[in-house]
Amino acid sequence: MTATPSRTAGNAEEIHLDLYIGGAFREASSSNRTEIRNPATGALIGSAAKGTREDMLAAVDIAAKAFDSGAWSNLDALDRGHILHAIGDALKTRLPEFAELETRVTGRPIREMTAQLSRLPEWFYYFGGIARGLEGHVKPFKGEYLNYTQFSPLGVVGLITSWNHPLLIFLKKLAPALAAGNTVVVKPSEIAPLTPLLFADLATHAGLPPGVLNIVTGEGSQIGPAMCAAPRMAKLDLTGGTDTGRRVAGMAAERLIPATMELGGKAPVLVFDDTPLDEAVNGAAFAGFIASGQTCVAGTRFIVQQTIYDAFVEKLVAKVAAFRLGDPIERTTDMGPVISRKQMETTLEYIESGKSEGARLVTGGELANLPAPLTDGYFIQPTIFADVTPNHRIVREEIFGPVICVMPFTDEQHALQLANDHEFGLGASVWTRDVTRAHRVVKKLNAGIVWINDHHKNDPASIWGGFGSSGYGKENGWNALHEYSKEQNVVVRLAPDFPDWYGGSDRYS
Ligand code: TXE
Repeated sequence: MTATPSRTAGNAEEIHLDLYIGGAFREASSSNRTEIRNPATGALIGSAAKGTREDMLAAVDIAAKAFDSGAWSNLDALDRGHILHAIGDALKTRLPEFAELETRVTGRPIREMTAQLSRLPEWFYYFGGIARGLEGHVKPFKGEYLNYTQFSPLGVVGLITSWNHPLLIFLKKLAPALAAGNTVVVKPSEIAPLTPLLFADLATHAGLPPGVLNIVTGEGSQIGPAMCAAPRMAKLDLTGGTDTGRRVAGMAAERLIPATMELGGKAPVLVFDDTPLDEAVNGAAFAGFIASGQTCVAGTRFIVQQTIYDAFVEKLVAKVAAFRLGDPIERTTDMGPVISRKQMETTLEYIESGKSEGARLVTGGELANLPAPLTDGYFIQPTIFADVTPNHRIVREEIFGPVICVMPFTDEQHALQLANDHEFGLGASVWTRDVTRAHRVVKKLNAGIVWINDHHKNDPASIWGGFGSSGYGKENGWNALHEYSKEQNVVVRLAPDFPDWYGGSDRYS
C-alpha cells in the first residue's frame, strides 16, 4: 500500500491522512484524530483528521474562491471533459490498491470491491463525455422573439457520503458535479474516509485545478451543520440514513437551496413461480447478502409465490449456510463482517426482535465464530427469517446487516400489496419469465429503481433515486447533470423598434 503525499507516521503500512483542501493535504485546526480499524481483525489501518467547524468554513471559502476564479467553472466543457477522462484513466491504474484498501476499511470481500471499483472510471468517462452536450433549448414564444435557455454551474456544492461504498457513492456524485462546472466540498463518512482522501490527491495529479475538490473529514454532527449552513453552499447531496436526511434536507429547505437525498431502503424482491428455482435462489442470495446486506437497495423483503415458497426457503437456506465467511482480503471469501461494533450490535438487536415477535428463524441468527486473527471481527452469520408479517420490526425498519425476511403471496395483487406496504421506495426486483406480468407489476411498484430478473446493477447513465422516505432527486444520467446545473431562460426581442407603452396609443383596446 502506498500512501501518497500524506502525513504518514509509525508503521509504514498505516495510512494517516489530513484534510484535503486547496489541492494539498492540510493539517486540521485540531489535533484530534479518528482511528480507522479493520472490522475483520481489529487491526489499525490508519487515521483521519477530526476537522472542525473552522476547517469546514475554510474549505468552503477555498472552494468559493476556486469557483469565482473561473479556472474550472469557465473552462470549456470539452476541456473539463478531457480532465475528467484523465481522472478516469488515473483511477484505472490504481484500482487494485483502492480495492484492497476499501476491503480493509469496510470488511467487504475483495471480490466485491474489485468488481465494484472496476466500473468507477466509467462515471468520469460518461460525464466527461456528456458535459459538452449540456445544451440549452430554443423554445417557442409568441411574437417577434427568440427564446432560449442556457445552463451554468450552481457554485460550491456539498457532498455528504456514507461508509458502505466509500468511493462509489462519492464518485457518482462527484463526476456530474464537476462535469457541470461546480467546485466541491466533501464530508465523507467518519469511518471510511481514506479512499476518498487518496482519490482527491489522484484527481489533482490528473489535472483538476486546486480548490475544485476539497475534503473535510470529521464528525457529521459537528462539521455537517457548518457545511449545510455555509453561505456559499449552493446544493447539498447526501447518501445516508433517513434521520440524517431529514436534518440535512431541513437545512437545505431553510436556505432554499436544492438538495438530493439518497436515504434508507427496504427493497422488496418479488419471486413468481415461473422463475427457475436455482435462478431465483442465486438471485436472492446476491440481492440480500452482497456487502453483508449493508446497501441501500439490498433485497430484504422476499415476497415469494406460495406454490414455490417452501422449496425456495429450503434451497436459499442451503445456499447461504454454505457461504464462506472469512478474511475479506482472501479471494475465496464470500462474506465478510459488518463494518463496526455499532452495526453488529444493531443487527443482533434486530435478530432478537425478529425472534421475540414470532418470525421463524430458519438459518443464522448468531455471531460467527472464526479463528484468529478474525476472532474479534464483527462477523454475523447470514440470517433468514421466514413467515414474517408486515408489522414485524425486521420488516418495517432498515437493518443494514445480513438479515433477510421471506413471506408468501397468493396472487399478483397480494404480492404488490405486500411490496408497497412500506414507507421506503428505493430499490425493488421482480423475478418472472412472463414478460407481460413483469412490466405490469413494475409499473405499480412504489420504487425508484427496479430490476427485472436481476438486482443491484448500476450504470452511470441509469438514473438512481428513491420515493417516499427513501428521499428525492436523482443520481446518474442527464438528470444528475441537470440537478448540478441551473437553467436560465432568455427572451430576446427581434422587432427593430420597442413600442412606447406610455406613448398614448392603446393597442389592446
Ligand atoms: O449514517 P448517517 P451512518 C443507514 C443505515 C445505518 C444508519 C446509520 O441503516 O445503520 O443509516 O449509518 C453525515 N449534518 N444508512 O451513521 O449518520 C455523516 O457524518 C450533516 C443507510 O453512517 O446518516 C456521514 O458522512 N451530515 C444509507 C453521512 O452523514 C451529517 C447509507 C451519513 O451518516 C449529519 C448509510 C448532520 N447533522 C447509512 N449527521 C443507505 N441507505 O445507503 C451525520 N452526517
